[in-house]
Amino acid sequence: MSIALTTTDVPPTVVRTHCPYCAFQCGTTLTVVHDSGLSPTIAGDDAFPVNNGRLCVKGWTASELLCHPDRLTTPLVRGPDDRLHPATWKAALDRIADAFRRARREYGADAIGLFGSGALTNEKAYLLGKFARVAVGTPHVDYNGRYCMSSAAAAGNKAFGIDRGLPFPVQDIPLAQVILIIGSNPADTLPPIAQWFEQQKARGGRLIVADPRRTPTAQSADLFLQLTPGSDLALANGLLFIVIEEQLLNLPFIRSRTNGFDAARRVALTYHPGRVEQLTGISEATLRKTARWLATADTAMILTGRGPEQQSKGVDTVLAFINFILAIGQIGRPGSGYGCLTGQGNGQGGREHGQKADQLPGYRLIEVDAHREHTARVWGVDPASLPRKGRSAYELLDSLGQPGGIRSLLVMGSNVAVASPHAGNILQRLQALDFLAVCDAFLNETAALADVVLPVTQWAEEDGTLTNFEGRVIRRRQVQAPPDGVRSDWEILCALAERLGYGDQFAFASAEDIFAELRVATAGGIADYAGISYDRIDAEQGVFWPCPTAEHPGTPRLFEQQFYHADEKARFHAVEHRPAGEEPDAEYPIYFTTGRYAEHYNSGVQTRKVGRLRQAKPAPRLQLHPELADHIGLIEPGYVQVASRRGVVMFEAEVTSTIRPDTVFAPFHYGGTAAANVLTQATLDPTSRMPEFKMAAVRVTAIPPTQESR
Ligand SMILES: Nc1nc2c(c(=O)[nH]1)N[C@H]1C(S)=C(S)[C@@H](COP(=O)(O)OP(=O)(O)OC[C@H]3O[C@@H](n4cnc5c(=O)[nH]c(N)nc54)[C@H](O)[C@@H]3O)O[C@H]1N2
Ligand SMILES: Nc1nc2c(c(=O)[nH]1)N[C@H]1C(S)=C(S)[C@@H](COP(=O)(O)OP(=O)(O)OC[C@H]3O[C@@H](n4cnc5c(=O)[nH]c(N)nc54)[C@H](O)[C@@H]3O)O[C@H]1N2
Ligand code: SF4
Ligand SMILES: [Mo]
Repeated sequence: MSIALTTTDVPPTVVRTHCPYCAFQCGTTLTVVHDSGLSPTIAGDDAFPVNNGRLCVKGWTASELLCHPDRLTTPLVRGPDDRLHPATWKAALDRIADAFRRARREYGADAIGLFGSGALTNEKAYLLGKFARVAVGTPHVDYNGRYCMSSAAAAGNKAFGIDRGLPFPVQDIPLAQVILIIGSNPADTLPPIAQWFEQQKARGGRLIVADPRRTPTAQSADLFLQLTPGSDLALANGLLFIVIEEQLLNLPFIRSRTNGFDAARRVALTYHPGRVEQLTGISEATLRKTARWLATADTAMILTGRGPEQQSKGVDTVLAFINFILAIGQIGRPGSGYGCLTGQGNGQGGREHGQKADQLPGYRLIEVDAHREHTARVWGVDPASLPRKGRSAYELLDSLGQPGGIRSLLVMGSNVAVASPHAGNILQRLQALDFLAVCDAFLNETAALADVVLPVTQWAEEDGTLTNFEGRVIRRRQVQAPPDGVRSDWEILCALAERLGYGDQFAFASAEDIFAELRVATAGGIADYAGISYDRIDAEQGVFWPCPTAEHPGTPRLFEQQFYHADEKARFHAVEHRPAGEEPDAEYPIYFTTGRYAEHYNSGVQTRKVGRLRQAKPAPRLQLHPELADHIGLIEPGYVQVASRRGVVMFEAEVTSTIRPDTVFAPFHYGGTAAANVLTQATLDPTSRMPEFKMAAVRVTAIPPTQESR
């Protein structure tokens, strides 16, 4: 029997790449059956040593988005009828360049804003920062990482002189005898990390979790601290009080490797257990047990997530936990240390290469003359032409359409209308713009407001690098060609730069070409990528920065020999507990906090389109304690109305004894009238400018059944 030879007989191609979503950046293998018209099939990559073949439900279903019917494949331009219409690339790009030129002419370059993302590859993030400073000449470029990692990043820089989420590889987790996780729920937000905690437990290790909710992560803990929202800083100072009082300090470590202990000690001594119990709701016995377990173990780790960080005192809160771990000397050895569990796919690299308002590539600072000179030399421009530091993410958005604010905005990789605090205000600000352009693969809630929408390639259609939560630089590899009509973000930036008269500085032919310039731009900086190449990443399963030369092995573990301040020592900081920007009162008596479902990713643009994920979690539900449900007269199953000073949202109720009776919780993955951010408030941390996503005051009322079924 003869079989006709068709193109489908070309053997399937298997490509190793990484998941598009979170900072765990699980290794995946994608199998493409040529000319089948089907999405590639996805599997965990057994050979990638971080996830070892495991994926979460979002990763398993990620390839559904590649051929999704909602995918944008042509530029859209708003017409005189106020609707978006298909347009050519030339018309769409011309429209953006014209709008930018007009804003510059009428208001100056400062009236143009750029908003980037921790979802962008290092190459795109680098190019967006360069585009802002060179082609547009505006200081106002910032990104959604400001909403994500900025408090932990600022604290790391202050305490250690460097900011790398985990200063050690994930393989160190099993080596810790005791781990304290504060306000992170990795069982839902980094599920394959469970294998490392399981190993830790199997070796006899203990886990302590602090969260206002008994999350799936907390359920596997040996000790659970169900603290009052916003009281983490008091908890940390209270732990320091106990180890001082019980003489559990590591004085040789404090003397030889740190500065500033006396001032931190003085402040901590006012946090006696009685006071801390009142602020946190954690009993003295539990506080003492926590402090003793951590201080007397051979190895111990403290890991923070967005719970303590997304507060208007997020930086001081992280500093307080770093004070504690320095004081007990549990840092700089395998199995010990402080780490922040990073969020977005390139949350780490995204904050190192200059899309942040105060930064230049390689974690250089835009306000430091020597750093400006180095970067200007690489870019072939006059250092004096580089703008200074610009507005932070929320402040940038809050200035849209205001006198002296941004008139023309380009958004690349963020759904700011859903993800920003006090979303009602941001919606109004977006509507007050003269011009909005959005680059995205989907028409998200922000893009729907835009004057121009540009369709971009997705993860499996592009090359580039990302830096995972361990500081390991990895490769995103092209699996298949993009659909006709879409372009990469970097190609868009180059095309716009050319129209603005800066084609020479943006003459790149590939992502690898951009990476070559990024290496030079970061050389000698704190986040030094000079020795990293695509070939090395392929050969070595990723390379940890800093990696200054091609011969340098990379740096999996920081702090063994030195911290990164000039004197190589770590710094204590004297930090005080303070109230949140908004605390519950008689009118709004309940704490409102927000976070994530295992099935959805961030503003939900991508995961709400995947059938299995949408069916699992079709809408947000409000978690509330049975006691509160009783108090408001809720009859189950039922709906509740949640009101804050900024807005009202109706949720289906999820009554659960896993949450504190004074606190309610909702996920922020949904837009429109179901957006949790309608309720949140935007008090900013004074240092990191992180908004207070984790603390607002609300009133909860039950909706009578008749009204709900209307
Ligand atoms: N499934 C899923 N995974 C994700 C993401 C996603 O959207 N979905 N997003 C990725 C990104 S960008 C990020 S940043 C990470 C976030 O990862 P996590 O930090 O784990 O996520 P969150 O759910 O935002 O917050 C963690 C916990 O903080 C608690 N919390 C609230 N208020 C407080 C408080 O005052 N103190 C303390 N101690 N805890 C508090 C919440 O109850 C919640 O359980 O996840 C990444 N992974
Ligand atoms: N209430 C509350 N709000 C929060 C948080 C919270 O805990 N509570 N968490 C905050 C945190 S930690 C984060 S990280 C933010 C995240 O929230 P957002 O900034 O909205 O991020 P995403 O929803 O991940 O992605 C937004 C868009 O980027 C697009 N995208 C993905 N990859 C690319 C790419 O390579 N190029 C382009 N052009 N587009 C791309 C997606 O299609 C999607 O439309 O939300 C913040 N908002
Ligand atoms: S844990 Fe993160 S990187 Fe891994 S499959 Fe899930 S979303 Fe993707
Ligand atoms: Mo995030």
